[in-house]
Amino acid sequence: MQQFQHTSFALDKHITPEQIEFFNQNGFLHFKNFVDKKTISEFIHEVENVQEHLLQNNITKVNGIPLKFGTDVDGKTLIQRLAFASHYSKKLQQFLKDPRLQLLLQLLGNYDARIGENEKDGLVVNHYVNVEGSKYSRLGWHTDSPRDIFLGSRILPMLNVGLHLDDCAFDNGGLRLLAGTHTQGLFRLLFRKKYFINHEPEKNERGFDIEAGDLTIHDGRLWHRVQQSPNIGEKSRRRVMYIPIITGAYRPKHGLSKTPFYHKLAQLQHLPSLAKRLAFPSLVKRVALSNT
Ligand SMILES: O=C(O)CCC(=O)C(=O)O
Ligand SMILES: [Fe+2]
Repeated sequence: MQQFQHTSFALDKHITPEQIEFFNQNGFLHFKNFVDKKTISEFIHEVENVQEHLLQNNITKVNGIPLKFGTDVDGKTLIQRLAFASHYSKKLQQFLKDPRLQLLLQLLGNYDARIGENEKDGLVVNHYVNVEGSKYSRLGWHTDSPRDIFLGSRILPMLNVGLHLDDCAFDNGGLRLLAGTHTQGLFRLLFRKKYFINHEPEKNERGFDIEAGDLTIHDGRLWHRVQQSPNIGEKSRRRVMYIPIITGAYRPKHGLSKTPFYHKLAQLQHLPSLAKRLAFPSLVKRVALSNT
């Protein structure tokens, strides 16, 4: 396991040629202190309010995307994956209009890119905590791109932009990725590893020393996972808001949108291993067929 040294950047008024080159080569970027600590506490507060609203109103899906529930350190119900968060918060909606986020569209080159506030899963808040009852303390290897196939399209260029709400040093787990895998062909994108089931660290995987307020960006085709924290309870808490930057036809979601099949695939990680072995090949075949 290796940590990247000297490869974080600052994002100001422009993306620099060096940053673009780094991204093209590696498939990811890390910007330090994208927002300050005060803003981060406001965002955390905002996410807590959204969670409270959803729980109070017994909302279990937003625009067809299931919320993932677990248990927090104090035994209370926690939403561990919350979709379309900005639909419930003016402050988060405003954040998506930050002109510096618009700069990131350039990373997709000539494509007509946009912030997918109303598309895919919208602004997603992932909340990991390592306690009994938590359903979300890690995430197996995957790329984000095959979700396009389940939404009935070819794989289109996209970025996932993560605003980190908690400090998370490399040793406390967090995002791990395989630099450069965004340029692999379709076969490697689909078959390099077993989606979501495989949690094995790789010797050349990369991780980060994250401080709350940092931004990470990864290409949708890049292989990545989330390493579980070695800590239990409060010290293991990790919250990240993911902003999709997408291309292709505008496909907004709404209250009657269907649940995409990939949410069922992600749930495979909870199946016993025999069931996984039976289910996985047929799912992968389905992915492969729908992309031809
Ligand atoms: O939590 C993270 O940093 C990554 C989450 C992720 O890869 C995903 O939700 O697809
Ligand atoms: Fe992902």
